[in-house]
Amino acid sequence: MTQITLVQGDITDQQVDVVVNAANSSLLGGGGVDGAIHRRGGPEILEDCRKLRASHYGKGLPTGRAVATRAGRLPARWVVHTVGPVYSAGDYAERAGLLASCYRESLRVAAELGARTVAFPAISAGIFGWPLEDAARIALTTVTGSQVVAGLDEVRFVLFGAEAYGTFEQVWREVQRQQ
Ligand code: AR6
Repeated sequence: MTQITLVQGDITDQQVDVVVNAANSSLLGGGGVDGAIHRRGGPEILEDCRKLRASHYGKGLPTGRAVATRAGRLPARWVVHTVGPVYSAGDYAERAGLLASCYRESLRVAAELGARTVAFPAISAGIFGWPLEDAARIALTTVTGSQVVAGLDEVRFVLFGAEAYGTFEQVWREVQRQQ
C-alpha cells in the first residue's frame, strides 16, 4: 500500500529518494522551491541541468514533462525537475491537463530510477499563480489515480506554511470521501 502523506515544512529538509522541483523550462534555477533546492543542494544539480539542456533540451524542458538529476547535498538521492503551467483561466482545461502531467511524469521518472519515496511541492501554486485549492485537487486526484504510484512506499506532499497545509488537508479529505 502506498502511503499518501501531507506535511508542513520545507521540501529541502525531506529525507526521501526523490524530491520534485517546481522548475521552469530553462532548468537553470529560479525562485521559490527551485531557488531553495539549488541553494541547499549545491552546484551538482545545476551541472546536471546544464548537461540535460545541452544533450536533450536545447529549447527548454516542455511544460508537463520531468527529468532527473543528482541531488547534491540534499538529503535525497535524486531531484526530479518538472515544469508546471502558469495559471490562466482562459485555457484552463489544457493547463490543468499539463499540471496533472507534471505529477504523472514525475512519478514515472521516479519509478524508473527505482525510488520508493517521493516528495512533491504544490507545483504551480506559487510564482506560477495557480489557486491553491484547485492545485491541491489536481495534485491529489492525479497521484491517487496514477498506476505508477503502486510501486512506491510513500508519496509525500510538502506544504510550505499553515495555509497551504490546511488547504491540502481539506481537499485530501474530500478526495478520500469521493473514492
Ligand atoms: N519547500 C516547500 N514548498 C515551498 C518552498 C520550500 N522550500 N518554497 C516555496 N514553496 P513556486 P511554481 C511553495 O513558486 O508556482 C521558480 O522561479 C510555495 O509556497 O516554488 O511552480 C521556478 O524557476 C508554493 O505553494 O513554484 C519557476 O520559474 C509552491 O511551493 C517558477 O518559480 C510552489 O511555488 C515556478 O512556479
